[in-house]
Amino acid sequence: MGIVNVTPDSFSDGGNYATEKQAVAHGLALLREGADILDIGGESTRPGAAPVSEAEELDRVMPVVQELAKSGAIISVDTSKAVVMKEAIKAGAHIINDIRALQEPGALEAVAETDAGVCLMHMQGAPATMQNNPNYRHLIEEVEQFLIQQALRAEKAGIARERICLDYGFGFGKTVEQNFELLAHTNYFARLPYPILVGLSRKSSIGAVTGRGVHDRLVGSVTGALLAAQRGASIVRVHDVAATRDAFKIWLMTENQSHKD
Ligand code: 9MG
Repeated sequence: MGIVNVTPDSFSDGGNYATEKQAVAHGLALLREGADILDIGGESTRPGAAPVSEAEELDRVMPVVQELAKSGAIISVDTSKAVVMKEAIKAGAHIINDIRALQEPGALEAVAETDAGVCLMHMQGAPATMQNNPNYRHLIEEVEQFLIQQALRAEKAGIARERICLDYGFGFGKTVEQNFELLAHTNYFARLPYPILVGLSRKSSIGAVTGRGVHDRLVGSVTGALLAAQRGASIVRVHDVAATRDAFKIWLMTENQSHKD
C-alpha cells in the first residue's frame, strides 16, 4: 500500500490545486513502482497535527480519489469522517482506512451500507496528545481486545468479515519500545481471522532506533516492513514502494529456493 498524502504541508506548495496535481502524479508514480493499493489521505495523523474540517478534507481528497480511481488501482481513503467515507466510496474508493476504527459518528453505518473494505486501527488517545503518556497494563492483550471488539462491532453492523482488516497502530499512542513489541508480535495478531495491515514507514520510532531524520529512514522502514510481512502482515503501508518491493523479492526468492533439497 503506497501512501498518497494530500496535505499542503506534505508538498509545500501552498494551494489545493497544485497539491492535488502533485498527489495524483505521486500516486501514479507509486503504481509504476508496483504499489497494489494507494492510500489517499487529506488530514495529517502525525502527533500534534491540526484537525481539518470536513469541507477541507473533501476538497483535498475527492479530486485525487476521482482521478486515481481512473487508473484502475485499488483505492483506499484514510479518513475517520462519515461524509468523506461516503463520498469517497461513491467516487470509486474500495477501502476505508480509519485510524479511529469507525468510532466517529456515522462512520460505522457509512461503511456498512456499502461493499467497501475497511481497516480498523488501534490508537490510544487522539493524535494531538497520544504521545504524551502512552500507558498499558498488558499492551498486546489490550490492543488485541480492542481490535477484536471493533471487528465484531463492524460485523454486527453488517460488514462481512472478508471486508475487514486490522492494524495494531504502530506509532499511535505507544512508546518506541511498545511499537517494537507490537512489531515483534505481528504473528500473534496474524492468527486472528482478519488480514493484518502494518504502517511504520518513516515514523519517529524508526528514527529513534536508527538515529535518522525523517528523510533518511529508508533502510529502517524497509526492514520494518519486511519483518512485519515475514511475521504475517498481509498489507504494509509504505512511502517507498520500489525499495520495499525489492526487499520482498529477495525474501521471496530465498523462500522459494529454501524449499529445494
Ligand atoms: C493513516 N495512517 C498513518 N499511519 C498509519 C498506520 O500505521 N496504519 C494505518 N492503517 N493508517 C495509518
